[in-house]
Order: sequence, then structure tokens, then C-alpha cells
Amino acid sequence: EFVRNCILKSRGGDTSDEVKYDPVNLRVNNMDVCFPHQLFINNEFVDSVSGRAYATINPSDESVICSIAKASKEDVDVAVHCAGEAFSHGEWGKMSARDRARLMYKLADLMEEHKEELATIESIDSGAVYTLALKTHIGMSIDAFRYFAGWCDKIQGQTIPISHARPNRNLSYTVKEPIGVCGIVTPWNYPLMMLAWKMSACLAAGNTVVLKPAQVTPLTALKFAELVVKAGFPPGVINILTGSGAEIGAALTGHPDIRKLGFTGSTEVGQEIMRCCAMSNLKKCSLELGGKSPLIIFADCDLDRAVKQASGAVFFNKGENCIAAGRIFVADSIHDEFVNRMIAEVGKMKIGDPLDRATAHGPQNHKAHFDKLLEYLEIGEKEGATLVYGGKRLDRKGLFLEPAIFTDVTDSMYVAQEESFGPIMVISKFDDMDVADVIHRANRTEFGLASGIFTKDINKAMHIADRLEAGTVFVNTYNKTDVAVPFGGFKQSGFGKDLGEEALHEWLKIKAVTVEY
Ligand code: TAP
Repeated sequence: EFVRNCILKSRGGDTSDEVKYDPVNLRVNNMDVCFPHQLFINNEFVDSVSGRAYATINPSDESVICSIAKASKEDVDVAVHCAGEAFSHGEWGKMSARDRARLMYKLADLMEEHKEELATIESIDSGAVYTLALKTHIGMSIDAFRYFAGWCDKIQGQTIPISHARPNRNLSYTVKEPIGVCGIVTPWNYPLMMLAWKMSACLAAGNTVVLKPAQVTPLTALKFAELVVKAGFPPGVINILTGSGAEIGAALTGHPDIRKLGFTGSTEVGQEIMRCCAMSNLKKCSLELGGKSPLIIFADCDLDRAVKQASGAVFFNKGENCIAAGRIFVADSIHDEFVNRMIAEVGKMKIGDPLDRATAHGPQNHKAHFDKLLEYLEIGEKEGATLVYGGKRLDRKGLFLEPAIFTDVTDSMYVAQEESFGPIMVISKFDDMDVADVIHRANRTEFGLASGIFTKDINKAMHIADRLEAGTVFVNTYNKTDVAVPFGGFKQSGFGKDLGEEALHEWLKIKAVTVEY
């Protein structure tokens, strides 16, 4: 009966039955929204074994949105056990790849049906501007599920000719298998999108999963969990535990029954995770970590376009963007004009209520992050960078920071080396005639997530693209990510790709079978 229902639902059958949970109901953004506030284990919403809870805060006014269950280590054990049962004995492991795809497509359709509600929830929890949340945070999450659903029935191995053991013959072939129970730990900047990028590839590969969202932005992950049940996923395939990284993140990382850990977050925590993966059971890990991406603007660029794109490269999603251009190198000869135009461009950004459709720049994600940004600005000024625009806290409720622009930044300064993860543009000059030097300066960082070049000389752009040490190079554009294109860093920005066909391999293991006949 259960199997029939799963298949029925995944094929667009009866999805009207409401998922049972204790809802948080809000009237916000001119709509009624509701979402769970408990842990999601084995398709049920439950309190933590410990009974603990914490408050999640709206950064627009620092009010409490609701109370969220705070998982404990015992909850991790239960969720991992359920994910293990679902993988080894449940319907999920027996289902054909095509039926698995149907469930994922169904889930994507439900996310689309609920996209306004999801975007509203994302906006109040993370401060994301609603219009951006609709298009990017939620829109790209839906795209990711559809893209990877399409891969489910295209995961195939090879037949490999080998030396025969004469007079017999031999054949080797490979099979790509799911890894088993996987853990995922995500950050707060794109709460649903980070979940979706990783989980869609993980599920397409046939794994089951326990995910921990960032403590400060748990809401869209829980709303997503409601849709998981509606879509007809069998119990235990997807489990979501809200709670602290040091506790729950670490318990997942160290768990002996988890065989793969996908992480997006800071380099510091990434190092700890890799250590813990090694010491527990040598589990596989992929790490999408910090960045300080260089953007090089040559004098022969289309300056109007470069100014607009560079503004987006830094201020998109309030600067809380892992591929944000952390350093902008501007050619000497156009530097002053670039800075003046940039000040005018940034001056046009409307700062305010993220739910207001005219707003371009909302509040920073949470208080601890906001305080770090103020400190970052202070360090920049102290070490001699010139703050030519913004950088002040707005005189209103909420965590609002004016976008800031630093000039006269030299390579050894803290602001030239460290990621701010906020709306702070860091501009340095370079000699347009010395391309080798600017490449050297752009690469002189331990990070290697993204990079960008603006020039009309495509020959120059191609040569520089070859030499930039970054997982992504944008030429005459920026922030142009797509679910079909692999995404992930070099050096201390981590390893293991999200998105694109490459991402699938992060969640698969390859078995070689050799036959003699
Ligand atoms: P982190 O502090 O690293 O937190 C990321 C996640 O890890 C959170 O869920 C956190 O839990 C958890 N965590 C903390 N300590 C842990 C531990 N010991 N073991 C396991 N999990 C642990 O990063 P953040 O502040 O959320 O995000 C900002 C950083 O992420 C930036 O450096 C940014 O560049 C990077 N980032 C990178 C990318 C990509 S794609 N490369 C994308 C987004 C962000 P809590 O919720 O309790 O903190």
C-alpha cells in the first residue's frame, strides 16, 4: 500500500492530504505562511529527545520569529539509523532510477507551487530581499532538483577491455553506486539553495541523507521537509536536524554509519570537518569553503557594464555570497572614473525592508555577522584604506549596513586578504601594461573560489583565464552560476564540486567487476 502511494504521489496523484505537524502560522508579506518548527526524522516532525529549543530571529527588526527544536546527539543517532534503514531495506533502494527521478520532479513542482511562501520565509529568516529570494534562493533550488532529477536514469558505468587470461576471455565493467547514508552541513547565506545544491545531487545518486542547516536560518529547510512528505518520499530518505554545528554538525561528521559528508561553510570549520571525517571512519568529504575572489578590470573594458557588474559582484545578496568579488583590481588609467561611477551606482541602491519590492539591499543575516562586519570596516580604516562611501549602521531597527567602498587598498592589508562576507568593496589599482603582475597579485591568496576579468580583448581574457587559480572564471560577467555548470574552489576554498555532472560523482562510488568466461 505504501509503495503504491509513493508511486502514485510521485506521478502526480493524490497530494491533497495534509502533512501533520504543529505549525507556526504567520501573516506576513500579505500572505499566510506556515511551517514546521521541529526536527524532521523518518517523515515525522518531532521535538528533540532533550526537549531543548532556541529562538530564530528576523534580522529586519531583531524580533523573535519562533522557537525551533534544538537537536541533540541522540537525535542524530535516531536520524542516521532511519536513513540507514531507508537505504538498506526501504522502498528507496528498491525503486528504479526513473521512479526516484519522478519523486524529485514532484518535489520540485511542489517547491514551485510554494515558491512565494518559501521566498517569504527565507526573507524573514535570512534578510534576503524577497524579489531575489524568489529568483535565486528559491528559483535556483527548484532548478537544481529538476536538473539532478534528469540525471537519475543516466548514471552509468563503462565496459573496459582488459588482457585476457588465455585461453579464457575477460571483461571488466564499472557500476556507479550510491555511497549510503550521507551527512550535509550548510551555511546561512543561501539557506534553501545550499540545501538544494547538495541534496539534489545526493538523492539523484540514490543516497539517503541527514542534513543540518545553519542554526540561524533553519526555516526554509523545515518548510522543504513538509514538501518532502507531500511529494511522497519514503520515510528516512531525507532527515533534517536543526541545531548547533559544534554539536550536531560534529556528530554527523564523526558518525560511524555516515560514509560521506558534504559541507559548505568557512575554511576554518572545513579543516575541522576534514580532520573529523578522517579520524572517525575515513568518510569521504567535499568542502565548499571561503573565498576572496579577484575581479580585474582593464582600461579597455566596457566601463558601464563593468561598473554595474562589479557592483553586483560585491553587493549581491548583501555581500553574503561565497563568490563575491573580495578584491577589485582597477587599471590605473580608469581608476578614478571607475570609483566615481561606482559611488553613483551604489547610491542608487534602495536599502530597507527586504519584503518591499523596490528594495535592493536588506539587513545582514544575523547579529554576530553584523558585528564582525563593523569590526572589519574599523580595521580597514585603521590600516589606512580610504572609506570613500558608506559603511555606517543605519539609524533604524534591524541589522542594516550601508554598502561600503574602500580605495587605496594595498596587498598586505587585512581587508585585501580576509573575506568580509558582507557589502564591502575593496578596490586596488594596477598597472594596465603589466598583466603578469596583476595575475600574480590576483593569485596571491590562499583562496581560489572564483575570479573575474573585464576587457574587450578576448585574447587577453583567455590567456588570463588560463592562469587564474580559481574554480570559476567569469569573463565580462559575474555571478553567472547555472545548475549545469560545476561550482567549487581551488586551494583553501576546498574541493569537490556542487552542480553539473561533476557533482554527481561526489555522491557515488565506482565498483569495478571483472569476469572470466
Ligand atoms: P561556518 O561557521 O563554517 O558554518 C557552516 C555550517 O557548519 C553551519 O551549519 C555551522 O553550524 C556548522 N558548523 C560549525 N562548526 C561545526 C563543526 N565543528 N562541525 C560541523 N559543523 C559545524 O560558516 P558560516 O558562518 O555559516 O558561513 C560563512 C562562510 O561560509 C564563509 O566563509 C563563506 O565563504 C562560506 N561559504 C562558502 C560557500 C561556498 S559554495 N564555497 C557558500 C556559502 C558560504 P552553526 O549553524 O551552529 O554555526
